[in-house]
Amino acid sequence: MERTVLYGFGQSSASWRVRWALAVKGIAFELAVVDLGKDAQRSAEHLARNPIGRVPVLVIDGHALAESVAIFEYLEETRPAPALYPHEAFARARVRQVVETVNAAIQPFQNTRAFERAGADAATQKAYAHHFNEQGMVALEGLLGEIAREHGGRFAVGDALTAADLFLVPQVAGARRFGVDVQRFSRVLAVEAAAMATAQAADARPENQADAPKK
Ligand SMILES: N[C@@H](CCC(=O)N[C@@H](CS)C(=O)NCC(=O)O)C(=O)O
Repeated sequence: MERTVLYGFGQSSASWRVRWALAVKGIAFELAVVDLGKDAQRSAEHLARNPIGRVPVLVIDGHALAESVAIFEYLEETRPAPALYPHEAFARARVRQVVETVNAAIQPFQNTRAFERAGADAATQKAYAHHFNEQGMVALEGLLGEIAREHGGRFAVGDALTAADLFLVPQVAGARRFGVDVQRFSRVLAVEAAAMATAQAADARPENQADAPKK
């Protein structure tokens, strides 16, 4: 059988999403660290895997696939159980709405490339990321409330863990990292707690990765 290798970085929120999805689906994988602290994502070797120079990249079934949304959907289509997307069309669309709010409207503004354009000093960069995280958490709090009224349940969408939870939780950690006071987002926190209480959640956390900064 072909090896499954996750090229990622412990502190990367997009890598966290994929580590967690692989664990939920019970897919064994090897981890190859691409050290963002050393700019390894811009090496020729990594650019050959992903031309945009970012992590994660998953080597699976003989292919190198980047972009966590594409990875999640490929995993779901090729290894459907346990499912990370609901069957019902509108619930599935809601999962994708949460996923894209994180993936397209929040996370892009906290990566190294965005910081380079935002300004040279660390305080400017943090304020920039804070802005998008705060605005994003306000939006997610409203969206999760609306979804709870439609679907009930303790997770982001209904009563089963979905891709929405796996995208949400790393972003809440990102919001905290950039100084957002998340205490006022009660629905976000309740969903985070429910998702973190599930079986594979702890192992996927950045703190539990081999490349985590030593305390
Ligand atoms: N939309 C991409 C986001 C990938 C991304 O931004 N990865 C970050 C780490 S979380 C990265 O590699 N940053 C390096 C850089 O900006 O140079 C995905 O979901 O995979």
